[in-house]
Amino acid sequence: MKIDSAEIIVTSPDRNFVTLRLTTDEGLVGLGDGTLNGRELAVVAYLKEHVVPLLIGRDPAAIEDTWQLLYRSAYWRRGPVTMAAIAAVDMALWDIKGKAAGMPLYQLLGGASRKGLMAYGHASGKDLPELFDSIRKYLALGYRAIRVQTGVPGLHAIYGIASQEGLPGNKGRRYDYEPAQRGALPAQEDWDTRAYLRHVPGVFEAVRAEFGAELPLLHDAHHRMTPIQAAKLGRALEPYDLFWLEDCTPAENQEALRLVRQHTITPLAIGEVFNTAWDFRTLIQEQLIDYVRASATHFGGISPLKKIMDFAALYQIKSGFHGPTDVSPVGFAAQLHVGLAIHNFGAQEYMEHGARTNRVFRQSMTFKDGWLHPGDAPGLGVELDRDEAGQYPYATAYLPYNRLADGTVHDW
Ligand code: EZ4
Ligand code: CO
Repeated sequence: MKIDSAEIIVTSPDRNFVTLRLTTDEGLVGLGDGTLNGRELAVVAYLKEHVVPLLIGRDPAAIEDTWQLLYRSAYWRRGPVTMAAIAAVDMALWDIKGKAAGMPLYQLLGGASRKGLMAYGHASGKDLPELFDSIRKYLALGYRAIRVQTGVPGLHAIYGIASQEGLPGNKGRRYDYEPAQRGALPAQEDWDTRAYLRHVPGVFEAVRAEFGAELPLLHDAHHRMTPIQAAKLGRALEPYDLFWLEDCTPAENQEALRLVRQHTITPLAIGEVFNTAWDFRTLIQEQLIDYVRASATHFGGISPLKKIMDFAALYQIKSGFHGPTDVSPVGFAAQLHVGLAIHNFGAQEYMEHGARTNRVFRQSMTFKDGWLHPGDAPGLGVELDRDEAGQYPYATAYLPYNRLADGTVHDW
């Protein structure tokens, strides 16, 4: 079999998605997700100008060889644009292999290790009543674990709060579908770490008092604290028994986690912005984290995701793959297959895609009683409707950024 043609499909049903569609001379189609939120067209150019010419005529069965070729022959290794492009190819080739075998991908990765994947949903509120309503909504939908994000008194717009569309400058904004706001320039938000640190422990105290001890609760700090601030928050949250505290410090500085770890037993998750195994090496070997937050899309695909989880398994570290709406249904399916197959699955983040997205990408994935399952269709189990996709042209979108009260740019 040979790769016959490659098409890069950019569509923006509820947000922008970049999809690689490979076709073989035997008529098999493979899909791969290369969506990089806010920098989508860089991946399109990387694929179109530098990757597709290498693929035509290659054997689609040679997944590892193709991955190594794309990684090593570039010479300039790693980085989110390169690794999202390689991810798209890797996923499309696994999709083709599954279809050629007539098996869902998880069977090729070793078969199912469980019946379904525990999903966590994104509850949020600008205040406690709104947050409690949101948690109840997710519980009613069947979720068995909840991420809790909350407004902070004095701050106007903050990461992870769904209801901010009513705020000035956020008109029409739905956090759950549109964290990368469509617009010519990025939106500015405000931040104050001390105000946040004062507020968050009381929120978790209230949530535990209302919803009991059993419910797994998670929280995303989105890279905003210094190591000692993160240590302080982790310790302050210990009475509320978090499932994990995510991205407590900026991801580049792995040594920061040593300091955090010395001071708190709150479990730590990190890595949604990591793009190779090297970014996790110290964190896993020194057992500085508890959950791997990589996504198939930003980590070079299914092949490296499976490898890093096998490495993490040596240290009892589990998966917590990144599942925001900016991972397309194709990328999401890829990590559901990996999550079902590996022994060291932890939890799967799940932000439901919008209705238009679900019409463009027809999925065999299911979500029932809080459990996700990738389905049993051959390959990844996702079909792309190109006519539907064509109705939603690319729209410039940026992630927001933060400024402190004195005007300093801060991590978002
Ligand atoms: O901000 O995917 O845990 N989830 C997250 C996400 C990220 C977006 C960035 O594109 O932190 O919501
Ligand atoms: Co996150």
